[in-house]
Amino acid sequence: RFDSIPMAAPDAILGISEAFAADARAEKMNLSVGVYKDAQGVTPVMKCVKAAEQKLLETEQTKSYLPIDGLPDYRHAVREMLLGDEFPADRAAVVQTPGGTGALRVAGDFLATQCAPTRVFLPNPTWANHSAIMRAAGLGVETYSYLGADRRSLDFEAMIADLSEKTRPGDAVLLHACCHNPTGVDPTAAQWQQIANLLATRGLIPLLDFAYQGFGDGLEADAAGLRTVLEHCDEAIVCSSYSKNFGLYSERVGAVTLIAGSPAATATALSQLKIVVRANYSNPPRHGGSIVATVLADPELTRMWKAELEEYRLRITRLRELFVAGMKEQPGAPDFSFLLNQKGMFSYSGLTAMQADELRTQHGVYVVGSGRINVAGINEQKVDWLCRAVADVM
Ligand code: PLP
Ligand code: TYF
Repeated sequence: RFDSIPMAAPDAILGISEAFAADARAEKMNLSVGVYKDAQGVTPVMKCVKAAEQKLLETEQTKSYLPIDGLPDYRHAVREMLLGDEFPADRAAVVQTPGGTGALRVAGDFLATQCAPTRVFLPNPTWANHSAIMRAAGLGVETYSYLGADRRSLDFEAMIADLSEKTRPGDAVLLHACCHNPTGVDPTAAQWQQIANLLATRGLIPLLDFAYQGFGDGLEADAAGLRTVLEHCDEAIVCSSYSKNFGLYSERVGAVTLIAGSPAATATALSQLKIVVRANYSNPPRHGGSIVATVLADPELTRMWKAELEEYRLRITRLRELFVAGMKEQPGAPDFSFLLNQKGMFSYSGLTAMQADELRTQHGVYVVGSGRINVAGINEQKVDWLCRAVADVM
């Protein structure tokens, strides 16, 4: 009976935005969900996206189904963004998916059906949806150490120890390619070399989640870790999202890219990825992929996109600096300089769940219970106000 079904818990992150919207206070700030906001506090449609949509409005001929693996021009553009133009194209199968979440689910189903008995190792902590998606795909989920006890730096020794000792050959290891969510803590270039070497020598499958390309050190620089992995490992799976770097959140645009050791193995794996897609959603939505393909096929729109994305990235860097400087002004407040070393939208602030609660109830500042803050949500005009609130609860 449906009436015997228990109520499910709300999404830990998306639920906070619902509460924020219902908060009637004039002075409030939402630092929870990971969406970019501009100085006016809105999540804008990129100008390059509007221009591409204008073009599509005039030129699009059909809304008929896309191929199971998506738009060819989109797939080609994704391959270049991820792998550069020198990687052998016949060793990388790109499948357009509904967002990065869709990519993770397709990858999970593929691993569960084609690579059993693989388990997937997730960093501790990670994006909360990772374990839900992988479990739903039927995979065993394990964790490896990532964040140090200081909650602001990588415990690399513990990470390497876990990946060496807990894994079996054939297990998959999920790595955030850049801008680790929720901590902002990424491995250095030298650490990526060691991770890649370990994955290769232990026969582990690299599963790279790449949702923030362009938000760390820049579009090309952010792909360096992934490319290091591919120098050591001849097989890998990349789950990429264009929700953030094209601002296309609700259009659901992502990709799973499978790299195999030979063109024949790549083609075979692609055939199985298509089986997974057909059983999930048949074929991907057109609009978001068309936008990305249109932008990246046009040099002027590509230039616009890169400039807009760079503006986003630099704004987040500036907000980190403003917040750190603002906290220095607060008598007795802890030092937040560690935020300057972290990458992307997120950082762990060090706020406890109780302090996060107090911040919300007393001051109208909404952060995730783990203390994660979305730096991109900070309103520049209200940095002082925010710092006073944070100092008050800490
Ligand atoms: N992976 C990480 C680390 C994320 O933060 C997100 C954010 O939403 C996703 C995957 C999913 O991306 P999408 O919103 O495109 O499904
Ligand atoms: O971590 C975040 O805030 C983003 C957005 O179930 C998000 O990745 C959060 C929760 C969720 C889906 C997306």
